[in-house]
Amino acid sequence: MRIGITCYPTYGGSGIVATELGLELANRGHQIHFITYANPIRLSERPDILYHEVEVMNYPLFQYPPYSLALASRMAEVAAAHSLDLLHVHYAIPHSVSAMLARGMLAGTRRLPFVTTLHGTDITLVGMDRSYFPITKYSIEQSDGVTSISENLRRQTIETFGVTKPIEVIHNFINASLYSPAVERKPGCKRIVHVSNFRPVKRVLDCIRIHAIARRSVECELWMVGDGPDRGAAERLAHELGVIDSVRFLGKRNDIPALLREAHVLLMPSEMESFGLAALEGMASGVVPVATRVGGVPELIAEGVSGFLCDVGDVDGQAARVVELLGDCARCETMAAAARREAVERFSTDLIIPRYEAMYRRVMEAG
Ligand code: GMT
Repeated sequence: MRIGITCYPTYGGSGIVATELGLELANRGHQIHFITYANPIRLSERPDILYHEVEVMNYPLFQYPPYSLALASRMAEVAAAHSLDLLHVHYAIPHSVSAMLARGMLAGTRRLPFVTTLHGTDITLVGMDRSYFPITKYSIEQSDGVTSISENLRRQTIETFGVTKPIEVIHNFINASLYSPAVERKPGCKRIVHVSNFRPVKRVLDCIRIHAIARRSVECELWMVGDGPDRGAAERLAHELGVIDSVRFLGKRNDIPALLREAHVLLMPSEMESFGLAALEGMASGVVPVATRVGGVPELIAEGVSGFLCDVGDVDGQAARVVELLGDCARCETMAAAARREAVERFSTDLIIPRYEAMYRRVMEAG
């Protein structure tokens, strides 16, 4: 199949999922075209994957440059030039609206169905805002196929938008060869890791508080991986709580699989998480997640078996779980093995990618 993929290429989990999906589809022989404003993160140099940049012309009249229109034009152009079979857009706003326009623009000459994948705040936050609600609902209904990354997000979409369009749940996935546990863990310091884009929804300050409490009982260090709006506040808090010497702010990194292999516990204290890709990456790497019981996270983590689930903001509870794991090597190893097993048996690429392929075939045949 010839597939055009659009996502937010440089920021967040939806872009990572879209990029990994493109790579996996290319491995399976499909022709992949990324249509985005920048070359997607994690897209290695692959001559078989084409990247089409969306350029947005600015003009003094435009207080807001109309990116959605430039994207729609580029989608139609690329689809015609490369005979695309379909478009797959990640994160509804504004990508599904642009895809809808591109489909309309080509209607006289060729069929161009599109699939929309809902990822999270496109539904739970941004799409709910009055300014975007009607167009988000409309573009979901107009999509030829709709997928959501968790059952929880599917339910929320139906409840919030009242859409009747069928939504298929296709969970986030993991390349289990890339994300794999350390063959043998180095003895020594116990390590906690957090990976995110440091937005308020991730509650990165909780990570610092949890670490500070845990350190009263067990020797450990915390690696904070990523960057974003709350990094400065997190660094200040680490100073204030007197733990800065045991916290390393590593910034944005491309070697996440290698970093995860060095860790024992992964913190994901998010306010909201429609799935929690970071926790899945940790689990596949044999790192036990201590996370919050929100959104789609319980679809991923089995409480007390492959990780722990706590209430949002309960830093004492999360610190107690961290101490439980770091203070009992055997327990930690047993749960790490269970986490890896769950990740491989339920979320590996071999299981998930064919479900996207089946969805593509369905929307292509529906015409
Ligand atoms: O919804 C968002 O905040 C954006 C999105 C992103 O690009 O970071 O994150 C969501 O998509 C990920 C990949 O599907 C999920 O694993 C995350 O749980 C989800 N984030 C939230 O729901 C906050």
